[in-house]
Amino acid sequence: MNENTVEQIVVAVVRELQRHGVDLRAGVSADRTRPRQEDPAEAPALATNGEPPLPDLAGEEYRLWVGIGEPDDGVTLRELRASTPARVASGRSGPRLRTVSLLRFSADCSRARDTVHKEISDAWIQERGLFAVSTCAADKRAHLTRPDRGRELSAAASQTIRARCAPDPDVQIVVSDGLSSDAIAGNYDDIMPALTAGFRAAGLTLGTPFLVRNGRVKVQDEIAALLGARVIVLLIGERPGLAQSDSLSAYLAYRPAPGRTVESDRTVVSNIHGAGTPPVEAAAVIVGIAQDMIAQQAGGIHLRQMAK
Ligand code: B12
Repeated sequence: MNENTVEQIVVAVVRELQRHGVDLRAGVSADRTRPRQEDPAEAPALATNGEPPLPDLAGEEYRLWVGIGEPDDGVTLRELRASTPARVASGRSGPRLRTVSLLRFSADCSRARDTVHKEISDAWIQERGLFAVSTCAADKRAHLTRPDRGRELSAAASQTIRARCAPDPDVQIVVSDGLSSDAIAGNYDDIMPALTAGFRAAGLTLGTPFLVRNGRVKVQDEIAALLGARVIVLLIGERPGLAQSDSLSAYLAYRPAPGRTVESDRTVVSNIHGAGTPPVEAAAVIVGIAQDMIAQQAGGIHLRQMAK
């Protein structure tokens, strides 16, 4: 389901509810009101082509929405609600979900699915001075059904990388949509400058960064071997969930090579996003790990064992 379809469904459902006198902004029907302070105040509006504006069900206000009409302890309930992305304190309507809960669930589900299928635009790539290559998974369908293809560079990609990238860097940074293009679009601008500055301050040479479409983690082995990089940092979109669909991971490996490197040779810094590990903080951790990898000439579990 794409964003337009979701929006159309939301518009239709909200209109129907309003026709029946349901106050959706308050999250309850008009004859079963609850305290105003629990309402999602100032909910942001969606563009609706001249129609009355609708609240954004995926927004912060609805994330913090408390759907229990008359709680004994509203303060504690709101604190609980704000402390977790889990769907707690959403109340019920008889044995059923509240309408807001159901619509929010659909919106989150759609966002998670969309980010897997969405392409990072050429304009976005050019604006950041990157270039794009593809794995042997030529499209999103192949990427999802044939993970093995997402682990191999296409012949054209190998040629382009060889032609356009500086060889033998200390650190090669590569970006890939993986399973979430929003993870890249949402975090790149924060993490990349911090990474670049961190590696430069550490006195390490940086390769030419680029983007791999339809990538899987293991594609980093072929790229590092192709360029003779000592450490490779792959920034890749994580599998999305209902609570988070723009979470980024950095997978690092020391001189990896296809067929030789196994998962335990890699180190991962995961859950990089505004509400998780902040990108700038993650960048500092990544630079530290890369320095350790170069000093110890090892990665993954071997690096951890050396640190003990
Ligand atoms: C899917 C997943 C798995 C799947 C991977 C199967 C597959 N082929 O996709 C399975 C169930 C096998 C798995 C196992 C493990 N996982 Co896992 N996994 C995830 C998850 C939910 C999504 C990863 C993702 O989207 N990757 C991006 C896509 C594009 O990558 P991919 O190429 O399709 O798949 C590769 C990666 O997923 C990678 N991978 C998956 N988990 C791990 C863990 C480590 C330490 C490493 C180096 C690589 C790795 O292996 C896949 C094959 O190359 C993340 C959660 C998250 N927030 O990222 C946890 C996560 C990455 N896993 C984690 C852990 C701890 C593990 C295990 C060590 C658990 C265990 N004790 O056995 C094992 C190690 C597996 C390994 N490859 O060595 C932790 C890592 C924590 C950390 N910072 O070190 C995470 C962050 C979950 C968590 N919050 O605790 N995992």
